[in-house]
Amino acid sequence: MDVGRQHSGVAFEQTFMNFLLQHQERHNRTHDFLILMDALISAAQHIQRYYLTGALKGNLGLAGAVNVQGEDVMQMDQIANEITIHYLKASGRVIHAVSEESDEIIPINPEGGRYFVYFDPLDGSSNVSHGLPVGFLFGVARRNLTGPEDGHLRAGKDYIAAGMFVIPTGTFTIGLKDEGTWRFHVDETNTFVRPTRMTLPEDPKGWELSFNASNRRTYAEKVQKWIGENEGKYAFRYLGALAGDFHRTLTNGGMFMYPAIVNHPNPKKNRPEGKLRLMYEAAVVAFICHEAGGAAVDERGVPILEIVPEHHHQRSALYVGSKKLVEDLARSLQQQG
Ligand code: AHM
Ligand code: MG
Repeated sequence: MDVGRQHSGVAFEQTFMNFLLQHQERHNRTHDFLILMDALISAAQHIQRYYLTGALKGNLGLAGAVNVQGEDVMQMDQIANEITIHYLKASGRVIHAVSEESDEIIPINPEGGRYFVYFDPLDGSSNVSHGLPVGFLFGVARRNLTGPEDGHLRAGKDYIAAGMFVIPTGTFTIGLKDEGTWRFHVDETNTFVRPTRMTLPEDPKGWELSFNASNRRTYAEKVQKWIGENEGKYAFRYLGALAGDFHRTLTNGGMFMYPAIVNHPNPKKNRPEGKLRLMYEAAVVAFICHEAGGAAVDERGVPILEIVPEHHHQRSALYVGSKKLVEDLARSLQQQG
């Protein structure tokens, strides 16, 4: 079938799966990655349908809630987790998975699997009860194909792909190792179509900063100083859900940050390691950003993609976005004191 052609007024767009098939064949690769991606797309679309009707059914409320029939209502993030694990199991291609919603690493197909999947099935919890944008984030690494596989946790630089769905908006962005970052939109049939290569804009005119401004006095002094010196140059936007905020950063340029909290008036509320999780939040957007020409560092100014996780739920501070801006901030972070 011709893709992107007009037939009797109907526009046919290239689908994500067709794009991926061409990508795999161009590189003489197996179709296993397509099967895995089909599972992830099915999970995201299933979650999207639940989310759209969640307010009606009471699934967007708190855990432990009871609906009008007196039945226990499952929290949306638990539903999203179960949906994702179901599709990953069905794919037969996953050795093990890490999910924000599961305490332990989830063994899936230790003998026959080919990939590791690190995911957050419903990120942006403060938006859930409002039905506002949330994200489904994932990173994929491949098993060692030349020798025994020990199942160690991979650093972002060893991911082969990372992606995010913005739910319920219906956009999907994926970074493919050394092949760039691509965005897709849903068509009338709920299919992801029209591959659009994403490159962070060079021109700072449209750049935006994105961080939780109510936390700013809790940041390290050098971070506060950098913000004070730079905030006047850029617009500011903050949604409170990483996929949505980073979606804007990727399109318009600028920087999303979730710095370490080190100066909270209540020291118990400090988060010196940052809030976001390395494997399925920070490294996912860092990978996507890197493939779009950007950069990402942690509180020490170390590239996020270089950090080898010691624990699957490890946290990290995150500064991600336009390379020049991230590098400028990283220089401040690397200064002593
Ligand atoms: P969650 O995993 O509990 O949903 O938290 C992650 C979210 C991110 O999506 C978002 O960038 C950040 O937390 C917002 O945090 P805050 O409400 O502190 O600004
Ligand atoms: Mg999360």
